[in-house]
Amino acid sequence: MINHIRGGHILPAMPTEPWMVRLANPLAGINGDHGMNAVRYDVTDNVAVLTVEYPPVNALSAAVRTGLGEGLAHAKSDSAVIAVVIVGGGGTFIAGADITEFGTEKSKILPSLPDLQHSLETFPKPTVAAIHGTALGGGFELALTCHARVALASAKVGLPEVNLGLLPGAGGTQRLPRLVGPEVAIDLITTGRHISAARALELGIIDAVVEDLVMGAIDHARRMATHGATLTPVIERNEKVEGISPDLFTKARQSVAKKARGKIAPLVIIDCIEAACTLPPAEGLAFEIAKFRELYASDQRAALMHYFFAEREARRVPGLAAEPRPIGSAAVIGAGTMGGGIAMVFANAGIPVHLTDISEDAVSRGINLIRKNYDVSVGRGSMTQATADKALALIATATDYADFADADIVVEAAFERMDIKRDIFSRLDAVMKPDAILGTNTSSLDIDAIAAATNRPGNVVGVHFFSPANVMKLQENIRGKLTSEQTIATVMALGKTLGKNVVLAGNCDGFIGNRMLQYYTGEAEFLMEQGATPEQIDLVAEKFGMPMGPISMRDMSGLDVGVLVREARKATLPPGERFSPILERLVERGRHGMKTGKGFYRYEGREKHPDPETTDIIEQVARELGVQRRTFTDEEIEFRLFAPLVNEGAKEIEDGTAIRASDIDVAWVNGYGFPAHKGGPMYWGEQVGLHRIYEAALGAAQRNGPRWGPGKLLERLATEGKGWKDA
Ligand code: 3H9
Repeated sequence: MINHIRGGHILPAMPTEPWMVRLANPLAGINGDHGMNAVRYDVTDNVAVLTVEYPPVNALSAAVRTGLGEGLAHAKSDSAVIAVVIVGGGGTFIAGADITEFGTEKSKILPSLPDLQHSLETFPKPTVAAIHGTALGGGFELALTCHARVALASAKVGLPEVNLGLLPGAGGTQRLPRLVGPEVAIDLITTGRHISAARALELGIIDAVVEDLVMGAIDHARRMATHGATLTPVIERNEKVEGISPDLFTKARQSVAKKARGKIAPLVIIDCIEAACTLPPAEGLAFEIAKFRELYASDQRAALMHYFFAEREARRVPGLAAEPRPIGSAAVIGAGTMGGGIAMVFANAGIPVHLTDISEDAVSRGINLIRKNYDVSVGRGSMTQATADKALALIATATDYADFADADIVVEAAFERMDIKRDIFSRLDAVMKPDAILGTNTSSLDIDAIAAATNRPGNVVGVHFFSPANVMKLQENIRGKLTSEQTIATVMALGKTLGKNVVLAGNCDGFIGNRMLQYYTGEAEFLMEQGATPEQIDLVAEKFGMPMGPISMRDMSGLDVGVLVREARKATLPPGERFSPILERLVERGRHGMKTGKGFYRYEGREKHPDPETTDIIEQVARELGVQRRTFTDEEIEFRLFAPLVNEGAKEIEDGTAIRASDIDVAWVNGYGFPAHKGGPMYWGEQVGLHRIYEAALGAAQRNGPRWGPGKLLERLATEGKGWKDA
């Protein structure tokens, strides 16, 4: 009798029988941190089944490696055992090396992952990896050293190490190309994307898709044993890596470098895959491990690993005990680009959603735009027609709020004006079921003032998506003064369901992200007054890793919009503060940005060109203000652009707008494209030195006005030589 894993769930636990052995945990008592045994050993039909039981993701910790090592030794010496199956307990196969053990003593405990892989590749009996959930990184690399792989149809495999600034260092760059050829391997390993079992089967990465994971794997293993299958390890299969033209790698490097935006790992991965095609296996493996070590020592790896944990930490709200309410249906008010995108986000997550606007015309324009967006995704191959059709079928239109009165959540994405929002919220309050959550997608307005238009301020919350909402990964939730714990718990959990990275922000002008953004774009304008050109500023930001420089970003979002937002802010500016008037001057000349063919730049289609008229306007402003113009180095511009972000972020921690510095990193990486390989602005600030950020803020306050100055928290950390963890 045995536990069967179907669809990711373990069916009833089995009774203990004499042939079942719980493998000793060698670390229990030594490390004292893992009381349970990490690998279970069962035998069914003469096949040893090694079940990894190391929640949450069965990472290859020292305990798991030791358990697998013992299990393999046991299976090898037991003459009654004819084959071995390795499977993950709980919802998944093995998600990779245990990254919480990286750099610790535990990572040195033997057997190492390569030791285990050597045992598997030289194992005298067939070995089969039985995959459900995800087989990632080192977990997938372990599976690649089994003699065969079977998977449930819902399983996924991938080598996502690149997202941690690493490469698959347990043979992934040497074995995967031997199964799929270098071109596919480059695509999979440099992007780190996961592929479905169906695709993996098509590519020859797995050998069979089964319905009953453990029994299917046992059958497969038994057949291999009884038919005397040849047990050729993947590393010895050379057909797909022979006779490859060097051109393939030259072209791959060019194309990957363009997308990498300064990341080093993707290019090193290509070097390793080329080594798989040019060196004998043992040398290729040695090359890979040497490159893995180099990447491991890099700043980018440290930054990306900080970012990995930051994303997960941001979901946790200290002291929040309430249980989230289930969200089974939704409605979106406003069928423009933003509202339509938000409706797609719900539909893509399988949640039925109503989309509404002020007129039938507006709704039908919205739904047409959504259809077009799905067509583009299908055309690009990022979505199948069936998935797009299924999502579209979940989007219903409405012109009357009563049509969706029983929805669990409404997200308002109407025009950014307080009177409009308050009117919508009071009407929603009148019709929506009592426990419905009323969310607003406002990017800067006061959540409390919106909530005050209802009789249920506890259910009102900011749910801020970034445009295009169906693409950008950030969901910035904003708690008002009266927002209930349960409402917060619900929108935080909703983020995960929607596939977003969430942060929780306090209620203030611009919340976490946009509040900081004004200092980044503001400093770019002051730099232009002082002599830096728009092109130089944009190039520096892009070289830093931003998807677009701050000047081009302004042109894209519309200079007239920037002027409007600024008008509202000017009203609250304390004396001694100013904005650069460059934006207003450009708008006065009809330069509204890309949409009018000219803003800071002149446009031919989407292609931008420097424009002497812009230079004249900037120089004129500088003359009027008596600003001395000079040239700037790229380093100066970089520091001047990004240091004010860190300063404002520190103030957000100080006044409670952000729970922790790393939440700000998550917001900026996902909402504004700050390069994850620099860890986020707060991590970057700590690396360059908080004392330097502090001094830069003092200088900015003198140049630009007091609100650019440092807060008490930054002052304390900088003067005491401390970091964000001491905040
Ligand atoms: C590697 O393998 C190197 C080798 O090539 C070479 C070695 C020589 N280790 O994301 P979730 C934790 S590098 C330790 O919220 P989901 C995570 O921190 C590794 N812990 O769940 C979280 O903890 P907490 C290559 C890990 O269902 C909890 O698990 N592999 C690891 O949304 C749940 O995670 C990867 O890069 C790990 N490897 O997604 C895979 N992974 O609850 C990275 C996760 O305390 N992981 N945790 O916050 C993932 O992509 C997702 O976590 C996964 C689950 C898809 C597995």
